[in-house]
Amino acid sequence: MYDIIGDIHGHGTALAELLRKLDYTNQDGIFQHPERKAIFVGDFIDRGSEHKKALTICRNMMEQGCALAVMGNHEFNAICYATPDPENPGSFLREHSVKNQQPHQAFLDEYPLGSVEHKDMIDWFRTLPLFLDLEAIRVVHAVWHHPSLKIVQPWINIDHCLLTEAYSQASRLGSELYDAIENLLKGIEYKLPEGHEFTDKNGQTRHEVRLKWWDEQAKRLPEAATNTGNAALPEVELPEDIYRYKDSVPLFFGHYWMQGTPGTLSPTIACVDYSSKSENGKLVAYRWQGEKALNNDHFVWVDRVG
Ligand SMILES: [Mn+2]
Repeated sequence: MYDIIGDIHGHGTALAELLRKLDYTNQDGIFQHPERKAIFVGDFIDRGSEHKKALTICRNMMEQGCALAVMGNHEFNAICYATPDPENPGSFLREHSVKNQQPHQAFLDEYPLGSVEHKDMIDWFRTLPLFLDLEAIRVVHAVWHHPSLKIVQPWINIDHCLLTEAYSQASRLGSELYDAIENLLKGIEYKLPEGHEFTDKNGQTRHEVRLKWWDEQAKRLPEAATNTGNAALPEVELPEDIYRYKDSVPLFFGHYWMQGTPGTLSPTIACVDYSSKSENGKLVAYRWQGEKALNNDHFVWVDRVG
């Protein structure tokens, strides 16, 4: 059985606290449980100040078979930030601009760019699968998007890890692979009508909004958009063919900064990311016990401080 754990973002103390709350014990530096395994939904890094603590816990657990994980957009970005662009000598797959460097700085403070520890961690990020299909449950960082899963097939290995040679293609705006990785790791977005924009949590102007692909009732833009703060969005009807997850296999994901008391989104869909800064954030787990219909009582969490 599995405990699916949300976006950690460099908060090592909260992670240790949550694992203890889930009855894992720390034996010789490895958190373990006699009957259960943890699954991390990605976004291990950026924002917090305890990356070493968090990453050491996760890696040790995974190396000892006590945990599984998928890649988050922050790990994907970190790999691209560290990878020279073969087509543009002197540049990187993710540009070293202020906009890209700032949200990544907390990680770089603990793992300085170019250091042995940094290289080692980036190499480890490359071993994280894009998704986990465990038959009874599925796990992905943002969206279990069937068309994108098909597109990434030729670019992943048997463990569902993106091939080293795929990163260049995956970083090219406009490529099919780029869009597929965006969908799986960053979510499905909807382009706002001409003349509309909003300012996101990082102060950046956005022309696209993230969609609540799990909410079948949300048919108009203001109710179907998420993570837009208080932005006023135009009252437009969404196209009928917006992607929805309709499979009966329970799906777990992170990424979306849910707020309030943790709960399911549908009987088969649960988000475990409640790491929003605005209300200080929670580190959340879903304690799966084999059920096909997910249960609000199976959420466990700790309040994250700082
Ligand atoms: Mn994310």
